[in-house]
Amino acid sequence: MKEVKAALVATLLSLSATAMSVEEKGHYKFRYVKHFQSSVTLAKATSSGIVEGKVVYVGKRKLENRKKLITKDKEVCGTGYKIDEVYVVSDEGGVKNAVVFIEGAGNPPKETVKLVQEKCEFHPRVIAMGAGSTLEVVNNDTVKHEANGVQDFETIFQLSQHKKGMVDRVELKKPGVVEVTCNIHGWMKAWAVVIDSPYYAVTDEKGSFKISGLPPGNYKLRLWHEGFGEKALNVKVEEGKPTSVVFELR
Ligand SMILES: [Cu+2]
Repeated sequence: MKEVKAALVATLLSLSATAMSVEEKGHYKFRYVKHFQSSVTLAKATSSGIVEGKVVYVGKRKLENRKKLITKDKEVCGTGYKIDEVYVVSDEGGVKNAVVFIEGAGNPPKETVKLVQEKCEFHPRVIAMGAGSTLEVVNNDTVKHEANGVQDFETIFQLSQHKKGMVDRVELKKPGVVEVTCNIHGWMKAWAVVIDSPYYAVTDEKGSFKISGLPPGNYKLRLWHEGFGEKALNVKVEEGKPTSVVFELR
């Protein structure tokens, strides 16, 4: 009995010793991986550079949006006309829906961004997304929509969605501007700007934007707006001190 016990203890000991050495090996490995990961995280975490600012209209001409007649599916789309909201400018001149971005500075995140068709309008009108991200097109209406995406004069998607709740996903790989219209309702319009970096923003109602997490350095800050076109500014990004920028459009 004693012998059996001793043998059992010995086996248990050796088992636990084996377990320990595996664990130790594993631990070592884990530590290595952890160390590697934390150094990567650290590098990211130290990239605290911020570019923020405003996009303002300083021009003299009166900006006018066209009215587009609602010609069909009035029970869902409404009656009268829709305003083609190219220019959405606040009383202080802040320009909404301008895309501000830094090109070619790191890999963009692959995310899924929603584009909803509701009351025969696209929401949001302007989207900024990283290259390789997915545009999720949703029909929230009881009428048929056919979203049509064009990039560089080429149709890159055409989604026939004949009933409410239909969802289609399209991966947008190529950086650039994708114009989205609906083949059925001529007034519907949206834009997806595909960007080859993780650093982009769309201006809000006040024309404000903020891009954070940038490593310090010198960059070209680009702007795209469906009505005003393109602009660029050189910016210097420093650690812990936001760079303030004003884009003046006219
Ligand atoms: Cu439509």
